[in-house]
Amino acid sequence: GSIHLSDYRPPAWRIPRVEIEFDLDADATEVTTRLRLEPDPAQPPAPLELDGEDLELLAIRVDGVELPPESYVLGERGLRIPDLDGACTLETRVRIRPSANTRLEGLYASRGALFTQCEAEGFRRIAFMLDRPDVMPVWDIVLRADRARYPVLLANGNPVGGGELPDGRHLARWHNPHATPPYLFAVVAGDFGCVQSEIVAADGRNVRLAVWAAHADVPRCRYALGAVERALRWDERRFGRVYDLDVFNVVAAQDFTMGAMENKGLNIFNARYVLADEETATDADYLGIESVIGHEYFHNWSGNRVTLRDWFQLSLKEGLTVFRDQEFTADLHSRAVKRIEDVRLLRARQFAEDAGSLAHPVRPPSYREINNFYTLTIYEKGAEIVRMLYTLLGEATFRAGMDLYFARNDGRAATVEDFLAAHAEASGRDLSQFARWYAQAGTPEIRIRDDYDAATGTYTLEIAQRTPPTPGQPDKHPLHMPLRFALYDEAGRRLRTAPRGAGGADQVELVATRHRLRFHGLSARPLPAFNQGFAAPVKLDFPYSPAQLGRLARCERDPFNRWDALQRLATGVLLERFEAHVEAQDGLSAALGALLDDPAQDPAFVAECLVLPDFDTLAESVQAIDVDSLLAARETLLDQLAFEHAERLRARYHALADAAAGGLDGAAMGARRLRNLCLALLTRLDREAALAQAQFEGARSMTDRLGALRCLVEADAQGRHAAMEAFAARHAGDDLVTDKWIALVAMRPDAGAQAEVRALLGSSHWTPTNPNRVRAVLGSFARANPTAFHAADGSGYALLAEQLPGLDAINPQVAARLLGAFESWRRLAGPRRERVRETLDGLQGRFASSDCRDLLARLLG
Ligand code: HT7
Ligand code: ZN
Repeated sequence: GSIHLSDYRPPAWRIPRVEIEFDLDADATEVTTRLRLEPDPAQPPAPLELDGEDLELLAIRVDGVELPPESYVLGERGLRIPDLDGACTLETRVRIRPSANTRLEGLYASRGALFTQCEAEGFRRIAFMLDRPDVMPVWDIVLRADRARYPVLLANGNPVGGGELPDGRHLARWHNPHATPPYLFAVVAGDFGCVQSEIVAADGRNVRLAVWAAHADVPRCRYALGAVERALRWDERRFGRVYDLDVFNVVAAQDFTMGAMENKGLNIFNARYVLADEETATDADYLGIESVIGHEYFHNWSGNRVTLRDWFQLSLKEGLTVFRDQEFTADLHSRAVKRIEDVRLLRARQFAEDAGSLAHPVRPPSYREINNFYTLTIYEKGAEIVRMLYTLLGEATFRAGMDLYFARNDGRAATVEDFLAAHAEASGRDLSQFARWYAQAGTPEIRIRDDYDAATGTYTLEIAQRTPPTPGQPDKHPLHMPLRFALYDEAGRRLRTAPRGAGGADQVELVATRHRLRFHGLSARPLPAFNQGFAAPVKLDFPYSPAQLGRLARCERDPFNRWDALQRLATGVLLERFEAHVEAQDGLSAALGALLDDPAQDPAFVAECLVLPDFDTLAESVQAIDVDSLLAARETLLDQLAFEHAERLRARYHALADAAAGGLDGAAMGARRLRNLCLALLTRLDREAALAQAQFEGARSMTDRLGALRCLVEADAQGRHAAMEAFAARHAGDDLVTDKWIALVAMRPDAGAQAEVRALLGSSHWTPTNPNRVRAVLGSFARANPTAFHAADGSGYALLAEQLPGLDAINPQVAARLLGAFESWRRLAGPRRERVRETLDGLQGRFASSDCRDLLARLLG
């Protein structure tokens, strides 16, 4: 059944303290839990109903007295004690089986170590508990385990002692003094090494930072440790948030369902977001590590100190924390490039989600399976909403609102209303209409038309907003959003219009379905620019001519919009939307040529401009998705650009060699990015792929080695097999690098990739219990290889579907995410839509988990 936001009731029982003891063992762990239970006098009395799944109950006592079996009811989903008589301590002892836990929720074994994953509802697989985020005890944790096998024993909070036990076992005690819900509970046990440092927090507290991994991987933890230090300092500086424990531990796990987890004081990470060195990590990997380390660290305030009342509020922590990690990266690196990358992701993936069968509001009104709501909408659109608040209120007022939010809700389980109330109070503004962003699904479309009256010198902008219907929401209301704009004259000079808003652009606030803006005293029709920095997450429709877009790409002050003008131009060319098609194509080519020639331009920015809108973004720009024509249009344009600019691409490629040989600074990374894009275009012209071959052989960084290898694979160059073999041999035994190699195979833009994916599925590389490997093989294929996945005969769909029931039985969350690759199926043109329908129909009744069953029902619904 569904759970509804409107049904929320506070728990009838409070749990101010928990003592939990583990006798750890991979095959059979025993967990003894003592819950201090108090009826909440503010709530109507109710029987105690504790969550618990797959727990073998060994003992149950109330205030030290064994509870007779007739006094409780043990069910599939938990434990019910109808007649508890007021405040007491309930002790349960259960047995769980970590080595049989392939779901990776609760306590599980991975490579000889033990890890927990409790968000969202995993704690109930460890012990009986009111497993909900508004239950926030203080915790005492005791870990006992074999010392040889598990020399390192970590948990939430501060270490408060330990010692030896008989039979080669040992014990560690941890105390977490902060009110913490069970989803943030964590334990790690294993044979790890670490890199560590001491830091003095802004309030004078000494904090020991440590990053743990399998001993062989410890040298690859240095960068992550530096990222923790940068994150801690940045949150002090930018948000005034100070760390609140004596230790901060990060542990790398090779088997992990998502990216990382922000458990209080003990972050557990997918190893791919921790481990990095020159031999194995690309520049993108380094940036990904820094941003995920930052994200989880920032949760310490936005999520942990201030947590969620219920799971409907998920974006309250996730959207806010994504906004915070975006700002972290923007402050440390290039703000423009970061914004471009974030918007690329939003347009390609979140817009698709918001327009597809799985569309949902940032705060959904109901759910059947909460694990299916860790989505781009909750995370990325949620972050965009916070960004709009930031834009509407300005830096100082937004900060005051954040300070008030943290102060007022510290140690509490909060709601979206609490967040908006703090900002409304700090700013004195009415945010009631703004709150609709959390309730209404779909990407708003802003349609703007202009008119210039030469006789009166009046320029008029007519602005209309509309949000398309989404599943369950046929009718939409207007949203409150900032609209930045600027007007330019013929010479590219900024015209003064209304008073300047934030970011140098003018700003109005849209609240109604229609607005009209009038400007007087203009001697000629100006060139308008809108939505600088993509301050509002909308689709903007303005009938720019190719020539206007070319001008905008040169004169707009906002770098994001300069990039966006070229993306619009490219989209128009690819979708043949301009009457003067050839002229548009020439204009795009000339603009890119000029960028390549201009030494004053940041190479990282030029690189972003050279990346054409991808398949997903194009698919989001059309009503019906004609896969073949979208893919063909992209190929043709890329070939043409390569051909026209061969000389300057070659010149730039060679000129950037020295800069690209640098380390991890922004200049070197930008140079490598542009250089590898030049190489990709040049390789289109050369069947021998000599330049790519040479780069592959001489590469001194993983970025350059993998970049060249991708060129060889995509061009189907003669040397591709030998290069792939050499790469595999060089990195044999390194799972994270092998994942990169596998992803290249699965993403090869050729129908033949299907056979290679099938070969991988039959090889020793296929380890379906490892989420990274499943993503490398099937995620890359379904999400990043439209050519092979969307094979017209439906064979790509069948390939994915065949694997899903088996994967669902192993790890339902991983399977459900893969199933999400069908989210846009209803807009597919031609026979493909029917092929997907047959595929999805064939999956009915074949899933055991609520995750996949819920998702399949919504896809077909
Ligand atoms: N808050 C974390 C979410 C997460 C998660 C959720 C469901 C199942 C497994 C999971 N692992 C991590 C990560 C984050 O967004 O920070
Ligand atoms: Zn998060």
